[in-house]
Amino acid sequence: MNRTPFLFIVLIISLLITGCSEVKPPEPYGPVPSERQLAWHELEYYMFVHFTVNTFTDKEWGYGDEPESIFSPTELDCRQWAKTASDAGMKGIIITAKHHDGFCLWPSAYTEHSVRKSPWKNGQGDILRELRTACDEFGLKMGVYLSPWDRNSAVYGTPEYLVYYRKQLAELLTNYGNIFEVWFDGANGGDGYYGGARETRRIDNKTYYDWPNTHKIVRELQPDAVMFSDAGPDIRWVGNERGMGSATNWCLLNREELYPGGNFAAILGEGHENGTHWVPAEVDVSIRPGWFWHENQNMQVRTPENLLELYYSSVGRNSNLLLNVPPDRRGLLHEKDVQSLLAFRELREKEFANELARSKKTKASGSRGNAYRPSNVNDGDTQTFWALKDDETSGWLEIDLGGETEVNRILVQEYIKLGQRVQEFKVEALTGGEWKPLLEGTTVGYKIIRKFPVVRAAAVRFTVTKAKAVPLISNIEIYRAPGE
Ligand code: FUL
Repeated sequence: MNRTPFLFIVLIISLLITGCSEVKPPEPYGPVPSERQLAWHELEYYMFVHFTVNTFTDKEWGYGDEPESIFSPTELDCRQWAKTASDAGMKGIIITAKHHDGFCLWPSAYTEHSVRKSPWKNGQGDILRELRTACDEFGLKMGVYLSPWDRNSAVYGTPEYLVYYRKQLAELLTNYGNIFEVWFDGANGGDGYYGGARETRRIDNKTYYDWPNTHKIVRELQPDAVMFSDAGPDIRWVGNERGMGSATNWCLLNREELYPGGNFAAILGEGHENGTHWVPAEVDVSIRPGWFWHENQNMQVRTPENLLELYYSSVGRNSNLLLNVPPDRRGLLHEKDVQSLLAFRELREKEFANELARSKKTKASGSRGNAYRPSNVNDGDTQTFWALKDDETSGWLEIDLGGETEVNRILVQEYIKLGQRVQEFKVEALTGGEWKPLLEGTTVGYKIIRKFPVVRAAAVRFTVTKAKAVPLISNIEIYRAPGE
């Protein structure tokens, strides 16, 4: 028997079926993150290390006239820093290679004002090199802070300084392996030593540094690195040093309207809802009152409980947490700080030990089709997501907890690869057969984590009430954290 016509019909039918069920993926909406920004979002929590002559002079801002001889850590051990960061659950370390005082923690070829002239290791040492080795050992990323303001340099304020600054930047980006983040501080200009002039030098923040050409150096030498400043280009300051991310937090910014060192703190928390570029917020905050170590602050180290609150107000608000832990005069992270960091890790793990949504039954107000089904939000894979049809910008999704269960935390993530969309949402619990409101919110973005008082819920409903375009939800987790 000739089976060809039969096989042909089967082929046509299957082509028709797959053709019909093939749903178009949603189009990107607005600015989207670059690969380097996506990688940055996933780091979430990493360490800032402030260390320089200030550690030895008990200051926060060195004037620039500090003799190199005072930089004399007795037991400097980058391995201890990296081990602590890793034990604390952090993903990297950003170090002040040069703070405003101009002293370099690496033996720069372009200045005498560095570790090379210090007694530490008889001038043979290189903290950046040691940190690189330590970060590699513990699988941590490494980043650099290179202060644009330099109170030591005789040429600060002239075009010649820019040449110097860029050469130093190139040294850092060439000699120390992969750098994940370059931190450009916004504090700029004022009084200083300036090679002995001891005067006040003001610069025009908008024009002096010619940032676009400095940025090119970073892109060329470290294409995977993100650049931070008050105004991006890749990552923005959150606008305060108290550890507070904004509850409404757009990863978007009208970047071209801003410049580093400008007076933009008030808008940096929220970003711009319809911003032109993807520039997410980073929360930088210190574990102590100061950025540098001061003996008289040893009793003011943040408690593990306070660090957990910071975690909620940063990572829990669509921001990354850059937590400063300054080494002491020995060149070690102080015992108090280490203790607090490790206890914070334990506390955090207990807080999120009891997840109740994974693989539970889901249903939703609608879906774009099988590839975008509701169960994508609790399948443990953040690369799959629940999506509605293109014209639907609101809708709900329920997770059936399989019997009344105590819950008090919710974590939600958008599939940000295609843009940030959610403008307003609410969460409800099905308790005693009735839907009870738990909380409302505005933006989601990469991640939010919200608390609510313990409730016995048979199901939890997450509703997007308003979105800029069809919402794409990649992950929902529901917890019963200890306590109320
Ligand atoms: C500020 C600096 O002036 C502080 O000293 C510190 O480095 C902080 C992270 O940024 O602008």
